[in-house]
Amino acid sequence: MKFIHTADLHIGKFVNEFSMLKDQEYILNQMIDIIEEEQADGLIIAGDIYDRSIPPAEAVSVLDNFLSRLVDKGIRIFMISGNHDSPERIGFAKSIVEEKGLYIAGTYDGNARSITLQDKYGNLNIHLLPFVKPAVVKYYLQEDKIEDYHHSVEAMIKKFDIVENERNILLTHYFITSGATIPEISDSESVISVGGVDNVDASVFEGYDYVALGHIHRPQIIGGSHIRYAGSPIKYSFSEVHHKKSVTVIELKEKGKVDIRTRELTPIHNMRKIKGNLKELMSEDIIKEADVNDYIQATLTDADEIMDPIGTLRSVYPNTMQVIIEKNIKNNENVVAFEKIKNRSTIDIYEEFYQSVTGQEFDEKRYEVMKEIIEEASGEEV
Ligand SMILES: [Mn+2]
Repeated sequence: MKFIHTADLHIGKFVNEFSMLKDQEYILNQMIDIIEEEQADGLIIAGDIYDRSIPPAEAVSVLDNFLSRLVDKGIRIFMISGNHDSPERIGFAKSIVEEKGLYIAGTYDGNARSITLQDKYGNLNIHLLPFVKPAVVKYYLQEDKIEDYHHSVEAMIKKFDIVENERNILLTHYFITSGATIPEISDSESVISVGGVDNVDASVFEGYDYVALGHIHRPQIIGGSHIRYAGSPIKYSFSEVHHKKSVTVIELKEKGKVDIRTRELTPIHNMRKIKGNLKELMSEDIIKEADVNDYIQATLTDADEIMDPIGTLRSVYPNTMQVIIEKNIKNNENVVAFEKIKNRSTIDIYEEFYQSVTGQEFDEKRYEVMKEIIEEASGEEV
């Protein structure tokens, strides 16, 4: 049986005030194409379906359209809520849609949600474990030792009663570590604590043939080649510019035989960083290097103040998201105490200030411009 694994769709997300909805729609269509090409039996979505607990109406209709198209093609869908989702809203009408082959675990009530499929190799059990806080698990399972995420996930997995000679898949959404190894994180996950109370050690996954993870946005394995973060389908921060986004293709044959590979996803607009002075970045050579419609983070190295850098950049790169002004600021040891400067002329002080901020010579031309400004402002000759 073949599955496509994705996670962290974050439908409705804004990145630097740009709506990602069109990009998300585009990538979801690409996913449908891959599912068809691969002739997959099912799609796994391991949490963070939406970006917020109350998603905007447009985001709901994008997901609705995506799921409906798959259901119409007879593709089974397995999904859980992540830390960004509202468990109740994700789980809405779940028992009705199950008849259509859409299996959702939103809320957790102490019962393990498990679906058993069959093919020529026998039973295949799919366990759905949504993101749940330890306090909720403790309440339902009435186990005192549940204080942290690790023990709460361990306790919830115990409820599944893994049948060892059958094939088992788990869907879940946590910060998984493996001993001292931690996953590589980005700026878009809102991981609150690293290396502390939020982590779950991969040792809890014993008995599973594949663990479909969500939460971390870079595709990667942790604690074994069969324990895998699918990663977000598109880049959600500039820390992800070098990520290769993908979906995972998992094929399970007889017990113990699992083939895992990835299919790369290509966004409408890539994310990219450029750096230089404004003139360089607006030059023909740099412009033709890549798609001007990419989402751009521009670092400007100009020494002088620039009027409306973002507007200028957007005249060529319409999707400029961020502009960082990188001044060659020298250290503070040159800052002069007030006593030392009180008897000096304004232009002298400005010269020193200019040099200490930019590290450059205050040349004749600049001197003339500044002289004029000071004279006009003070009404006195410099
Ligand atoms: Mn996420």
